[in-house]
Amino acid sequence: MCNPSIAILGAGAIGQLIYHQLVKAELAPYFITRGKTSGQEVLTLTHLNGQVTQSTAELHCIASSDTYKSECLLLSNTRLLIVCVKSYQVLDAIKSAISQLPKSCHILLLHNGLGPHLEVEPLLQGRGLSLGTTSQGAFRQDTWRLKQTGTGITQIGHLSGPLMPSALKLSLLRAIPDSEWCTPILPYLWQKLAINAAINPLTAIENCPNGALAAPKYKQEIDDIVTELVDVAMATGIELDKLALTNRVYSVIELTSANFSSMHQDVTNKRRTEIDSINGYILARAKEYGLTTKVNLSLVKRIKSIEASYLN
Ligand code: KPL
Repeated sequence: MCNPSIAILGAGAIGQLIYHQLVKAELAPYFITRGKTSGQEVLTLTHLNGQVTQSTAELHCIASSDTYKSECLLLSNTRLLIVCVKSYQVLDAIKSAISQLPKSCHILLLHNGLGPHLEVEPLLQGRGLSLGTTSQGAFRQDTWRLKQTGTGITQIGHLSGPLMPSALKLSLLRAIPDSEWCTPILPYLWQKLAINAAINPLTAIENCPNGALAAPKYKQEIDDIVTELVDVAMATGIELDKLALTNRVYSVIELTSANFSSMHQDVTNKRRTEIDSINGYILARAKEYGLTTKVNLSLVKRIKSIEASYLN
């Protein structure tokens, strides 16, 4: 059995990409799955330069009665749990795994948007919580076949409870390319939220790649999305520079111009989107402070009505 210390919950594109990066750094991670069986899978990654690497992954299911003893032993040695599921799956994922993780296990949430940490924090019973965001791009060609589509920065930082042990933190930063420790983390996550709030719903509604949003006809809407977000962030105590943030949104539009946003992909594949933790999070926080966010509200409504046309 591999060194049972870093577990990844969520084997989507980002979960698998991080898995490959941890394997390369010899950190011997493993996946925790919510399926019924544990086992091994061969994971293939096609890097940006076309090079292909394969890693054998250990999959360990969250203990059920028949697997209980061996899986419990393994999970009870986990020192870091990296949660890479979709934002709307985070709460359930944590609920199903937490009782089997040791009190010393640190939790890192790495998903699009913001919000799940508010519900997760009270369930951690004193465990440390860090949050992160990544702009690395990867696309799942098949269940275990991944294609890297872009490099990007990964920002991680402490949120609450005990700090991530420094040896783990250093290993993680060494393993994930272009990663940095950010203190405090929330302003960085609000900045990433602005990028997602502007690009994701508009590309999904307009059915276009990110680059199309550089057209002048979207300028006012993008400006309003960012303005509303900056006002809400300010109400929560986080000061953001509106001009710098708008410029950052446009630089991501340019850098990822040929890409389709994750929300565009969700809508195209008739999947639930992460709108609740992106523009929906802006609305939720605005409500707390009695602010109105008309443009973000309209985007949430439009995405919800698209979702309603294919989700039952
Ligand atoms: O993170 C993204 C997403 O698609 O969710 C962006 C930065 C918008 C890149 O497509």
